[in-house]
Amino acid sequence: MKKFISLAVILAAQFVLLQPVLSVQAESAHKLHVSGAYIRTMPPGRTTTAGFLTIANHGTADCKVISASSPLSNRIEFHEHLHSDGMMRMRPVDSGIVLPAGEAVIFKPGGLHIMLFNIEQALVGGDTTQLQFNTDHCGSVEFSAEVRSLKAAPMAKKHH
Ligand SMILES: [Cu+2]
Repeated sequence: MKKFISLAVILAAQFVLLQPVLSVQAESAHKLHVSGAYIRTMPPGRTTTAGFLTIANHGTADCKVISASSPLSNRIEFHEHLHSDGMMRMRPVDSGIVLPAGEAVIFKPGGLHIMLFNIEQALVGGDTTQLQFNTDHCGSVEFSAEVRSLKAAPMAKKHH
């Protein structure tokens, strides 16, 4: 009788093991990769700052960043700089930021950048903060951004 039960258990175990494994490979949520993200410290009395980063779309479809969120700010916009009449102007990009498949988009000083408004706390150089980009159909990507001092880095000591 004991033997019979053991055999039954083994058969049952085999049955379970032989069940075809459903390989439901969830579509990768890591199509978007952010690197080099930082925001600037603010001069005293200011509540607005800018952020910069590189975002690569490793997916096979274009997508569009439609919004950004941060614990520091309740209002984040995407801006670009335009030269017009010899003046540098910032213009909000309301249509979202297109991320072409297989390409990287760079947010950099003097070009495309993130603007964070209504910041109520001091930003300290060397700290990090979380940011999130939300896209139309590539999901969301969360990343950390370094807080970088507005002041230029001290000159490296010259070697003679
Ligand atoms: Cu701006």
